[in-house]
Formats: sequence, structure tokens, C-alpha cells
Amino acid sequence: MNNREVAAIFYEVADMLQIKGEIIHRVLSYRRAAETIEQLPRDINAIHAEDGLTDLPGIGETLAEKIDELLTTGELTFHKRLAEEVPQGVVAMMKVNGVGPKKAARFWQELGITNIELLQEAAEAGKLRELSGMGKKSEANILEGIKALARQTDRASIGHVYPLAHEMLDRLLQLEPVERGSVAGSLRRYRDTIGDVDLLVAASMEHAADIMEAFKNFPEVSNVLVSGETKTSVELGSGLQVDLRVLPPERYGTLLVYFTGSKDHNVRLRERALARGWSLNEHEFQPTTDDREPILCATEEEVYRVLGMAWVPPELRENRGEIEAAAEGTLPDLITLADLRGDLQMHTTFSDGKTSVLEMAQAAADLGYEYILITDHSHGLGVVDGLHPEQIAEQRAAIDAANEHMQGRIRILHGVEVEIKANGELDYDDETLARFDLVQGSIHTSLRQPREQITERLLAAMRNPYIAIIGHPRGRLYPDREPADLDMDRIYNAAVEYDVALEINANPMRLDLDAAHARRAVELGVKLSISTDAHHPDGLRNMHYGVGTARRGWVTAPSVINTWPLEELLDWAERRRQRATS
Ligand code: DGT
Ligand code: CA
Ligand code: CA
Ligand code: ZN
Repeated sequence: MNNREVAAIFYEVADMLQIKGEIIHRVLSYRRAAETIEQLPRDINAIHAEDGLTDLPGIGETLAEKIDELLTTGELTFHKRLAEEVPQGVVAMMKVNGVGPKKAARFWQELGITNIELLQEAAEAGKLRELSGMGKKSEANILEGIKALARQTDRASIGHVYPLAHEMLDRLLQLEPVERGSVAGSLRRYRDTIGDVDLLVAASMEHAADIMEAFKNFPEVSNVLVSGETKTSVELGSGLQVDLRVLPPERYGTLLVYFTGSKDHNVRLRERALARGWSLNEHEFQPTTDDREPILCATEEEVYRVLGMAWVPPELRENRGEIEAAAEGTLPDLITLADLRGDLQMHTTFSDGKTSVLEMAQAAADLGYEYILITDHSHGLGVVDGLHPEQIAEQRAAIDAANEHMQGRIRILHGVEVEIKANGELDYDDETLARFDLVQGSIHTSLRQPREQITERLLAAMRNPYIAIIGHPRGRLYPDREPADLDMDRIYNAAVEYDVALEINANPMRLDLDAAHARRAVELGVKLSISTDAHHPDGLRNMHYGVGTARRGWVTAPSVINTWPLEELLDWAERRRQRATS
């Protein structure tokens, strides 16, 4: 048994104990042990062999005996006994968002529900609301949770995968024989969710075995799935799969193109190659008819040159028109991180942010930004303690002081993320909104309204002349929340008519607008903003996810208002404001 399997058994024991109503202390000791084992940088079997289990944090004699039993027999009597009492389906119900052990136990004991399917039937039949302490609303939440669970695939959010993958790649690049390397696959293309990680390195093949060996011994690796000369696949503790491929430097270009994908893009490339008398694979171009020498490509540019086209940025490689554009020389000049002069959405301790205005400003200045917009929540968003109208002057003073302190290193603008209420009204009246430099409006609640209603709601907000930007327009959160059912074309047309920018929220769980919507919006002439929605200085570093998403949406810098110089941005804000007061 590997670490993850042992941890899984302990998690289940904790869950079953909790459903049975055991004292929380006992439950927690199993759960803590599971966490410890899951995060162990070493193989638990090795620690077991050294008699070192009780040295692990949170593992005493009792737990060590249980681990010993598991590792030597592959089973745990205690686990089996519990599993006879508590049906697996009841444990599984706890995966549904909104169902904890208490509710799972009650559904089971009071309603005889023993799995998720039965839970869904009961919720749809309105039976859950009859339990004391439950209501229509919690019943609807559970139904929503069941649907979210059904949608859930094994794909991880890019925000989870990106740091891990780059840390592993950096370590590979430091190995002596490795000449170059890259992430490939969906991660290089900046898809918002990632199936598995693909890493590539170029090295002389005599060193391939050493590189693979080093890779298999990386501390985050919990399981080796495939171990070959040019390809190794491993599984990390989190269950994420990572594929590493090693190829000689003179073939690095074809390798990188092939494993960056997408498959659909590759298919088109191979067709073009065939039309030119070549068969293209990850190793080389091979002649199909004559006895020309194979062509080896060390760079991607060479691959595309042989195919008679311009190099295609990875984010565009989805066969959505980029093949034709690259052949005609009409690829867009995509926005880059360096184009962004400011970040227009972030929170401070005036609402649910973790740090002060000044700390956010300093961090943003360190990232090279020329300006930022502070956008704390208005107070009407019940779930956070937002900015009360009485606090606006106080925040303005804090911003003035921070501007003074920064001595022109960065310009801090005073904004707000005003709540668009369920009926489309804004949380602040116009007089209050007029006190901010730039106002962003967002929906956070009642996201499940019917299409017509929620579309009208957003349109009503967009008609307010003070609203300059709509934050995270569709309100999605991966993997927990589907986007609202908005009529996006109506939103885009209104955005053009009222000159409202739509946000690409760079928080990797949001990425909203997503690439496809951003592309459509820009085609219709909509302005965008790309902002991190940071609640902490570290969050400002998420900008690249937003930029990657914009690039996947074929977005160029001029469409994005925070690539504009400060003067231009302020002029735009001023023009909007004059319209508001005229
Ligand atoms: P993922 O992992 O599901 O997020 O998506 P990808 O695009 O990373 O897919 P993956 O990991 O299966 O393969 C990485 C790349 O390798 C893929 O984008 C294209 C290339 N590739 C893999 N298998 C095939 C194949 O059967 N045919 C072609 N043409 N390309 C393939
Ligand atoms: Ca992949
Ligand atoms: Ca793969
Ligand atoms: Zn928000």
C-alpha cells in the first residue's frame, strides 16, 4: 500500500466515526493521521521498516499498530468493522457540498437514505425539508451540490497545478545533463483545468536514465505508473499524474510541438505536413514518397517554418482558426503580462482583504505596476463585512496617505466593488458612487435566477453611468459553482452601448470571463479589464492566469483598459463621469 491508499483508509475511518457520532477528539486523531501520511515526503513502508512510525507527528502507539496491520496484511479490521455498520453510500454523501457528517447521519437514520442517488430523489421530492432544522433553501443547496459533484471530473484547476508543475520543472532544469525544458500539454496552453501535467526536457540520451531516476525520487511522487527510457509517468500524493519525456536537443522542437497539442491542432499540422510530402511525429519530419533526409527541428519555429506558417503561440493551439491565420500571417499580436500597467480589482482590510491599502500598493509597485484600483466590497454583500458609506472618507484618507508614502512609485486609485442586488439595484446610491474614482459592479448572490431575470439584473446595473467595470461577470467558481445563466450576447451589446468594461478575473478558480467568452466579447468591440481580485499581496501574482486566459481568447492589448497609460484610463473614467452628471 502506498501513502495515499493508507491515508484514504484513515480518512474513511474518521468519516465513519464522525457519522456514528463518536467524540470529535477521536475523529480528529484519525483525520490528522491521514493528513500526516498523505503529506509525508517519504514512503510510509520505508518508515515502517525502520520502526519510525511513532516518530511521526500525531501518530502514537495505537495508530502505529493500525498502520502496521494495514501495511502487513493490506487490511484494517477496525475499518472493516465500521464499514459493516455505516454504508459506503452514506460516507459518500459527505462529498456533496453542504452535507456534513451530522446531516449524512440524519438522512440515513431518519429517512433511510443510503446513497447519493436516493438523496437526490428525496431532495427532488421535497422530503429533506421536512426534517427539523432543514428548509427549502438547504434542500436546494444540497441538490445543487449533487449536480456539482456529478459534473466534477478528474480535472484540476490550473491554479492548483501550475505552481507544482513549475517547481518540478525548475528542479529538472537544474540537473546537470538537462539542456532545456518546458511544461507542455494543456498547462502550456493555459487551459483553465488540467487533466495531467506534461513535462519535457532535452538532454543527451545517455543521461536519460539518470534524469528519470532523479524524477522518480522527487519528494512529491507517491507512485510510479510508467517507467521507460524516454517516458516516465508518476502520480503525486494529490492523485495528479505527471508525465516526463526526455529527447535529444536536436529533436526538441518537434517534441515540444507534439506534446503541447492540442490534439486537434496537431492533426491539422500533420495534414499540412502530408500535403508537403512529410510525415510529422514527435521525433522528426519523415519523407513519405522520396528519399529526402528526415528533418530534425531543435526549435518550434523550425517546425512551423517547414510547414510554411508562422510560429503559433501555445494558447491558440486549439484548431480555432489559428492554423489559417498562421499560414496567412494574420495571427493577432496577443496581450502579454508586460502590457499590463495596473491591476483594477483588489481587497483590503476595509472589507475581506487581509492587508492594508499601503501593503497592497507596495506589493503592486514591486511587481512593476504603474497604478492599482482598490475595490473593497460594498457593505450590502452580507457574507463579508464590506465598506460602509461612513467609511468611504476614511478609506480615501488611507489611500491619500499611501499615495503620499509611495512618492509616485505607484498611483493608488479609489474604487469599490459594489454589490448588484438580486433586483438589479446597486448597494450605493449615485451620490455615493460619485465619490469613487472608478466603480466596479458584481453579482455574488442569487446566481441561479432564471436567464431573463439575471440578464435584466446585470443590464440594469450596466445602465448605471457610474458602473465602469463588471467584475467576474458570470460568477463561476471552479469546481463548485456553474456560471450564471446569462444571455451573454445581450450583455456584450450593452457593454458596447454603455461603454462598460467586462472583467477577466485572474483568480484561477474564477477565470471569468473565460477564453471563449472573452474572444466573442472582443470581436463585438467590448472593452475588457484583467485583474487579480487579490485579497492578499500574494494574490497579485495570479495575473498571469488572467493573461493566459485572455491570450487563449485572442485578446490584444488595446482592448484591455488596464494596459492603457494612467492618463488615458483617467480620461476614460472622466468622460464616463461627465455622462453621468449631464
Ligand atoms: P489534459 O491533460 O487532458 O489537460 O490535456 P492535454 O492537451 O495536456 O492532453 P494529454 O496530456 O493527453 O496530451 C498532451 C499532448 O500530447 C496533447 O495535447 C497532444 C499530444 N497527444 C497526446 N496523445 C495524442 C494522440 O493520440 N494524437 C495526437 N495527435 N496528439 C496526442
Ligand atoms: Ca496533459
Ligand atoms: Ca499527458
Ligand atoms: Zn467579487
